[in-house]
Amino acid sequence: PEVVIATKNAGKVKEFQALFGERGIAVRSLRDYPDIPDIVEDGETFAANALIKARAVAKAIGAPAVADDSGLAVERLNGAPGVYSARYAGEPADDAANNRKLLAELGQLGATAGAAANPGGVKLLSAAKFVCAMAFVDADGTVLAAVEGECDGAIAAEPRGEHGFGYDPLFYIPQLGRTMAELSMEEKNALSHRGQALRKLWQAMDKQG
Ligand code: ITT
Repeated sequence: PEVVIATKNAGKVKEFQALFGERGIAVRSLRDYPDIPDIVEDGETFAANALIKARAVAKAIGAPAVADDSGLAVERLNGAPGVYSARYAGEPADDAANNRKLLAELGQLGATAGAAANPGGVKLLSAAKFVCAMAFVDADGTVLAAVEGECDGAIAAEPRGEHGFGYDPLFYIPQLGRTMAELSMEEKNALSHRGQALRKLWQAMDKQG
């Protein structure tokens, strides 16, 4: 069995391969369908964008598809970059530039109250959460399941770790005393917004039989 994920993001693809691999399901992505034109993600929410991507790809391939729209919501930035996470620092999408911009925006706000109040002694700039909306749609665009997963954490003042992608080096998880980029993929998938959303998706699908 195999599943098609409506994503070009190599980091997401790797995580999905590990997660679906546990169920013996092979993962294909837009990297396997280079002829599908770019999809305009103009929704105002993660859920709307996940649906846009899943429907566009399901229609193009004539088969069911899963999409993941995700991003970072930073408390002291009133939820930014949110649905604009991928292109926070402009076009083309650039993870390193996005991380620099995030630190610059938070740096302008000055010191955080309670920033020292964490066991690792890491300087934290704001509470934050990762959000992942996932949609699974049929070839005709019918929604088979739509779910969301979240992961709470904080933004560290300095990047740490080499794993993962995107904002992972700045996303600190106080309970673990590590950033997301310091976790193995297995550890990340066990607690990430994406892992949680996918487990909810599986639950919804299993219920439907
Ligand atoms: P697709 O639309 O092709 O899936 P994308 O990278 O543009 O790829 P999104 O529109 O969902 O995907 O943007 C998500 C951005 O949010 C992504 O580029 C990362 O910067 C960030 N992000 C999402 N999940 C993340 C994670 O697990 N770790 C770190 N950053 C993440």
